[in-house]
Amino acid sequence: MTGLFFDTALLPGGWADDVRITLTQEGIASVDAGAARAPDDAHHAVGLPGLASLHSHAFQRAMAGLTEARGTEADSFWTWRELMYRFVGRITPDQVEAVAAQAYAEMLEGGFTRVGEFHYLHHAPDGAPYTDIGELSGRIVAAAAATGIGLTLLPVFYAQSGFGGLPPEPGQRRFVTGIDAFARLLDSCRSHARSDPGIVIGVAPHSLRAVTPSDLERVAVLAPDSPIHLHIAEQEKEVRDCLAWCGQRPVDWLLDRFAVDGRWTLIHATHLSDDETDRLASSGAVAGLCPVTEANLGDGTFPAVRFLKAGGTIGIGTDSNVCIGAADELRQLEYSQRLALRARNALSLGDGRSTGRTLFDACLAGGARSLGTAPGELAPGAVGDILCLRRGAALAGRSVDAVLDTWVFAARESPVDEVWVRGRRVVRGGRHVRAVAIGDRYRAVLKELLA
Ligand code: NGQ
Ligand code: ZN
Repeated sequence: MTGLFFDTALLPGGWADDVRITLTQEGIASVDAGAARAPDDAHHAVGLPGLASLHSHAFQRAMAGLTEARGTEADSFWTWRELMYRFVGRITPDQVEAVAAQAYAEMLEGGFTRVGEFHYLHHAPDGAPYTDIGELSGRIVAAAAATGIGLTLLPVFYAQSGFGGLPPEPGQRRFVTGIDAFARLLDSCRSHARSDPGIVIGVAPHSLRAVTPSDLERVAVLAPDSPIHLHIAEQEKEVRDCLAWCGQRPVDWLLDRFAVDGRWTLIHATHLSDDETDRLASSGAVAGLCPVTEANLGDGTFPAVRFLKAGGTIGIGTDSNVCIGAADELRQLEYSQRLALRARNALSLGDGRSTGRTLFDACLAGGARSLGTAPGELAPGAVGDILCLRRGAALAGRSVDAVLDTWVFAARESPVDEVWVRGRRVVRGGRHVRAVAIGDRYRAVLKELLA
């Protein structure tokens, strides 16, 4: 039994002072506010529940910062994707595992305690399946285990290079499976996941661009009670291509044909008509926003104010992992709205609540729903995903919601001191407990990859 004592902590009912939490391997055993500190308790300034990064392509961490020079006059998402595919063309299973471990260690340091890995690298570089079709999925499971991060594994179904059955491009051959092979892949993921009962397996039809309507139906029924994630409307060209293909915008098309509900997460629902925004909000699906990546790739601005006012559910993801941190995602989300609307505190919705708190609460609940887990609360019976913040200079004099606002908007140095996942300490003094070994392996792999 571990005892953690917080000067202040965010509980399901709000902030409380002098909070004592006891933890076992099973999760949180007790939470008492106004408690006395026991002699063996570790003492922390602030306790928060951990957030989910609901969308990650872990391997892309290795190319972060290497695509920031303009290669052509019209540098874009699509030219970035060409560079990304070149990376995809040569990464080996060992390298995938090492890069994923580094990305997950950084996620934990950045305040994320679970990741939704939208995993589409399945085959060898020449497109041939590995003996175990889930070889690379197994590497993701291993990387998550090595870091202790909670994992929702979303194996991706990928079939075509564009709407209307365009054949896959050579750069996509590591992704493509038929439905039968995908069912085998799903089985393999389930058997890799047997090592850890905390792993959730979902499915991810990559996008309407990459999947035919009939395959989308088949994928949805292969795992009827599991999270289902897809990229939906990230780029304007994607919306134009969808309109040219079927006369409808992507979100309208999907909502008209599928029983989209809280089981669904729509990644990068960036380009929405007002009507799509309202329809998506009332569907109960999670809008999976990746604000840092969406800014980096020049995607556009999600209509977050309208979506939240319409009762929509949001969560955040680190997607390309170009710069990993929960506060960074929340800040970028709010700033995208401020810049677009020329207003301040766009997402606090005028109810007097702080922006940081509003976003934190929304993404805590939305992330859990998206990744198929119980809400990550500091409450007895919860799994025990806990962030311990140090006060330091950044949080000096801050209490209640101002703690969150300051972390999100004003802390150059991360105040995340310790992170506990399912009752285990995985970050200490701001660093992952295995940061040195994971970082050494990552550096060696980068040498190979960039040779
Ligand atoms: C991905 N990333 O699957 O990694 C995609 C690029 C695509 C983003 N969409 C490939 N941000 O969408 O076709
Ligand atoms: Zn993605």
